[in-house]
Amino acid sequence: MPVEHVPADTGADKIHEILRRDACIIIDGLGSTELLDRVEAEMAPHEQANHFGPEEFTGVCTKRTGALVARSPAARELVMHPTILDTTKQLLHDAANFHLHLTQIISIGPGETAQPIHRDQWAFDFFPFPTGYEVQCNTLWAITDFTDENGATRVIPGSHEFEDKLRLDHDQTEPAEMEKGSVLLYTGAIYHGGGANRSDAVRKGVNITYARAWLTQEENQFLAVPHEVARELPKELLALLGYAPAAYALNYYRDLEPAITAIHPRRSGRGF
Ligand SMILES: O=C(O)CCC(=O)C(=O)O
Ligand SMILES: [Fe+2]
Repeated sequence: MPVEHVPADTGADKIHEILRRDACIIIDGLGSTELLDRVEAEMAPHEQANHFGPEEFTGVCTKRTGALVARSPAARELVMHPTILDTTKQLLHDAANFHLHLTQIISIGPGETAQPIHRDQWAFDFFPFPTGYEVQCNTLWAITDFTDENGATRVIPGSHEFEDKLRLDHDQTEPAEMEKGSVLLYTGAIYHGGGANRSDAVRKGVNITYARAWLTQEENQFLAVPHEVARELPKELLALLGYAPAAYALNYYRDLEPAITAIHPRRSGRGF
């Protein structure tokens, strides 16, 4: 079953319904090509200075370049895209809060082999979350077109209902083909992996993921975004970085001080 595509003006309710059913969906043209060009340009020096991965999973012809909130003002617009946040809110509706889990440009170079098929939620120390209990909402925005040939993400729609810890083969997967500016949404439970790049150009996407706020972030946002940068960010983005309470008792420091007061000392109270 191929990945379902919907147009950019589709409401979060409909997107959420399909995401619940298939664990993946593509929203065509949700991002402007101009915005994705800006993200690419702002991240270019960091990518150039970066290295290929050390092993098969991260990809030996693949670069993963992070800290997008600190390094790319344009990426902040993707992080806070209302359609994505509304959909994530619905997917993780029973969590007190959700936060940014990671931000990463994934550039799969020519010659890269297919990434092993996995569930992203295995990152949480392989805890066997119950089927239907989604812990994260992932986005992969296309900076280049994603094609079967250049390494479009391989997904198995509906595989959130499979047993956990399966070793699956690529012949069961579908390529999440999409045009530049489109975004693939997928849950932490879907079996998927980066595709092999058999073309002669780089396949590039912006991976921004959100998770229940009581889980540890994959990319430590407090270290990735220096305080002097954080201080200038809007409060909705600070909340996503982790400066809001993760749940009633989680995320204070010292004498029950809200984390936000570390960068805005006058701000107090639990409300955000
Ligand atoms: O780059 C992609 O297409 C997906 C990568 C991925 O699934 C991962 O790194 O966890
Ligand atoms: Fe993944």
